[in-house]
Amino acid sequence: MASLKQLSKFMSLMLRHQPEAFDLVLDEAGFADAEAVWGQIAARYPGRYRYEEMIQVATQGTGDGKQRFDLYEGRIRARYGHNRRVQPVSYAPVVPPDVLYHGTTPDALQAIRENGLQAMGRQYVHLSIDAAWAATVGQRRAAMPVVLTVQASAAHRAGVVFHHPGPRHYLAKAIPPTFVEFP
Ligand code: HQG
Repeated sequence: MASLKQLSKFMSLMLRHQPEAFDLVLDEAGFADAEAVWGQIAARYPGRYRYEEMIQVATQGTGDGKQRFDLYEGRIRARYGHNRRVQPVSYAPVVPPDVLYHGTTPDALQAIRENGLQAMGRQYVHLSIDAAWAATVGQRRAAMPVVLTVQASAAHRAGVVFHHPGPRHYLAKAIPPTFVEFP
């Protein structure tokens, strides 16, 4: 079977980073027409993928536990906007759980103590519902990641807006240092 991971990467390239290079028009919520996305996949990889595989990647991911796309009414979008050139994806505000977790590198701790958690290159700070998943995210950047505890309820009461795009993740624009606990 052709690699769904490669398909997912190509879909991210089109929907997150270079829609105009593939003649895709994203609407204000970041969605592109699924048929147009499929046309680009079929042109780039003739005969390699089936339409159902694109739908599978869009709705279930590639089996690594991450959902990178939304499919709605025949339209597809990349979930987390990584590139500021792409229109921001908007999510409804939600009430977060008491605590959330964020895995980071030891190198970033000093800056986080001073400035809190910042979105850096992304649209949002990514927060996890459990420490184990936060550690997995942190391992992308450090062999020994540090898992920070975020006092999410307290931050929410203080006016920080949270979003909940997927079962394991919450998002916020930034978390001020007073709501971050260091181990
Ligand atoms: C750190 C993947 C200095 C932050 C994963 C992190 C995740 C600061 C890095 C998703 C800071 C940004 C997100 C501050 C935060 N000063 N450094 N004030 N505040 N940082 O990759 O959270 O594969 O942009 O701790 O599964 O690691 O892309 O964010 O180390 O869900 O779909 O700056 O990315 O999903 O790194 O990962 P990232 P992240 P995808």
